Amino acid sequence: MTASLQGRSRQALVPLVLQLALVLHITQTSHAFLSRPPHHPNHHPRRQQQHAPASATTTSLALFKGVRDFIARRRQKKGKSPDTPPEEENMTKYERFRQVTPIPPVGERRRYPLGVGSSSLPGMEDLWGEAWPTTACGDAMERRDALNEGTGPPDAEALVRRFGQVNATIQTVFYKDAASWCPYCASVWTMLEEKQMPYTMKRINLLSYGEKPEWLYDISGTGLMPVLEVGGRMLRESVDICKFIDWWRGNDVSPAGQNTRRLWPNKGDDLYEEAEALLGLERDLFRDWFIYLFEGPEERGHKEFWAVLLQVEAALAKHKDGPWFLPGEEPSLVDIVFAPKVERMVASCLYWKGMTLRGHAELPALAKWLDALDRRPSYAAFKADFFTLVNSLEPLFGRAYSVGTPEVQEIQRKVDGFHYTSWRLPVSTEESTREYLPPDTQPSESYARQSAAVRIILNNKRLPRYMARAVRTPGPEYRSPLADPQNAIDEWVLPEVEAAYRYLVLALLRGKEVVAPLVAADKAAADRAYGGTAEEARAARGRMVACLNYLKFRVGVPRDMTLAEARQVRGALTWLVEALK
Ligand SMILES: N[C@@H](CCC(=O)N[C@@H](CS)C(=O)NCC(=O)O)C(=O)O
Repeated sequence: MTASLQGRSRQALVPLVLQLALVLHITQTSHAFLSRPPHHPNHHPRRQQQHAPASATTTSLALFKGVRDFIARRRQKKGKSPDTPPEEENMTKYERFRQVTPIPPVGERRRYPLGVGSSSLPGMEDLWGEAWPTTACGDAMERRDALNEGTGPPDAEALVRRFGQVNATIQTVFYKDAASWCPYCASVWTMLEEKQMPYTMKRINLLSYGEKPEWLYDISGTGLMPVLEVGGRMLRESVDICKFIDWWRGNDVSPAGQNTRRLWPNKGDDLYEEAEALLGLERDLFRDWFIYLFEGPEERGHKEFWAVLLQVEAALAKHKDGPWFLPGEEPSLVDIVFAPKVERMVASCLYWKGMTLRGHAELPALAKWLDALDRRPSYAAFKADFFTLVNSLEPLFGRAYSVGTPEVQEIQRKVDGFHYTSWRLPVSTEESTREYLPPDTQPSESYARQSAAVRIILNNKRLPRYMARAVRTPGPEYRSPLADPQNAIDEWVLPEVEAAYRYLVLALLRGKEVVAPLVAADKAAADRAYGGTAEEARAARGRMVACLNYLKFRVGVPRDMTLAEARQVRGALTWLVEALK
């Protein structure tokens, strides 16, 4: 009796607490909103002070979190997953990624007016005007110039890299996978950057992600990537390509051939045998990881994988003068070949086996090596995040075996953004430390949010159409559950998607705390003006939500943006989805 009374009074408390939190938000944020400086679309001071992000009070944030945790605990008590919506409870994660929401037949369509005539939802031009004076936008413009010129630091979006050869014809073409999933391509990429070998890049789908052009089979023989074309000659096999790049650039006597540091010893050199043995160790490690992850249930292969890991640890600890596999202050070809494989091991062992490799007490040299890599721009710029990595591995290598414990299932929901605490703003300490990046190499949250906004604005011609794939006829399925390039879209849905897209940009530019009351007011106004039933209005918002979720699960790092930016976009999308539901 007492328990049920307590339950009831707690239930009554929930709306009260929510209202209180909302009032606190509004008083806080309306002040911040009104005090924003006016923007000057025609004026672009490159290094102007960023707008101070309007932050919610700690109190209201804590209240929201308290309510969220309370609801989650209640669901858990009832034997339900605390973070899976009831309609998705029986779905696999891949089915959840692949959901396609239908739209009404032509005769029964009624336009839902969210954002239409709203003074709070700026048009694209105004959003651009608002982004323009920010430091992040100034930097993005400089970056865009550098991308066009083939200059600047390593950048995952660069299609041409000149390294000082300004007017020369570039002889080298790097054919790599478009989604930046392939670890072999990643090694070649880093090698080209380390050796500053000018190149142009052609990005091609992996079979798991879409169709591949026939000509790729002509140049690669097997259809595998990477392929490097140098002066018309095709080179295959990542390690051979890396060795070639090192040799080619090492012997470059042209004025632009400044980078002659050798990353691979010559045959007969002191370190040659050791370097060759280390490449053998990399193959052993990869094989045993593969068996552990993809060939046997649960613990099969664990012992063997762990034994090779300890050999890797010993190899790294051997040369005391630096963190690398070979002596010296800079990485060698060995590090470059190991790095993307170990990156995938760190993510996948945590995700499927609950095993922490980075930071493990018995693997200190490995941790030091990973820290050193994270500070190397030729690696850091192409590094992926856990979500991208784990969701690219199964399409490439087949089904992975999970130990399946509740703890591991929880980690999986967290990495995939399904957990009720994941992909929220501000980024939680758990999230920012799970995927560790040296804090001094990372931008502030508000900067990352604004630079993400700029990326999304610059992509405004394509992105709404891309998001609209979530609400129409599904096309053929590829092995990657995230790939459906041939979903047919229906133009009718575009105004709804564009409105959702603009709310996202707004939330990134101003912060969700500022935008929350605007969205709530617009939503209420749209419901009043709609004219259809409440059920139809919900369905219409459901279409917007589907398109936002579609985007949320398809932000790839480094293909689309940096991890710092992706965290902001995913967090803003989680919030917006909840606000629109
Ligand atoms: N041994 C090759 C392996 C290359 C490889 O397996 N590449 C895979 C991607 S990780 C590929 O191109 N697969 C073709 C496809 O999936 O379409 C190398 O080192 O370059």
